[in-house]
Amino acid sequence: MTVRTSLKTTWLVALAILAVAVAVAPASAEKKPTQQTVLYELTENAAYFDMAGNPTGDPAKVVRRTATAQLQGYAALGTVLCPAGVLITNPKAQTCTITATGEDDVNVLFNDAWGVIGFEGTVGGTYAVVIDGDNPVDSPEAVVQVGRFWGKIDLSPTLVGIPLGVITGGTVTVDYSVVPGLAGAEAPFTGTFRMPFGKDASGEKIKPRRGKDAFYLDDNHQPFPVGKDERALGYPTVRFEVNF
Ligand SMILES: [Ca+2]
Repeated sequence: MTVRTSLKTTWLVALAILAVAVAVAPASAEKKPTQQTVLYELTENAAYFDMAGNPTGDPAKVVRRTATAQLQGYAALGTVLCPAGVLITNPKAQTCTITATGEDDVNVLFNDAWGVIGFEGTVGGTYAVVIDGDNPVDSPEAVVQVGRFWGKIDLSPTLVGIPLGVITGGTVTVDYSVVPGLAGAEAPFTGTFRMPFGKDASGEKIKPRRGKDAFYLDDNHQPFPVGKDERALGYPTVRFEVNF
């Protein structure tokens, strides 16, 4: 795989992401997949670069996308992100609240025979496990564990209008925990990104809008609704499922 100097302008990367009109199969049962560890992208700052490495606002020239995101979600009890001992204030809870800052660096991959062959890169960041500290009304804030994560990210499906991506070869580590002996622990993980999208009256996929109905695709490419608790300030969020 090499990055070629001439770019097929029809491939507009992330840009095409949700704009491509791909018919979404009607949902027979729009049911949320059961998933125990999920993070949601609350904010994202992205930058786009051309072949020469310069920032560009021209979607036709983008070959690289970097971004920093703030995430929050929950982890299943018993995983490395939620050892029982961290649930100090609520020992009966079945999940831990997780906050994270993630960075990714994703590049369009080319080869001479086929042109664009993928949209892949790296992802990494830091996380904290938080519990209620001073205000039980807003979200949990008292840090009881911190660590790092990294892996490989593949957003190639978005190039053809499928709003899914994966993380493979992931590792999460514990740098500090209130649980004695846990610092230094690490665990492998994989992940799935589900980008929210809208649907028009005929079921065609359209760009999601704030406050409007939005959907995710499940692993069988069936849509299921973005829940009220899967939005940030009214915006449907990217849903990131973590599998240990
Ligand atoms: Ca709070």
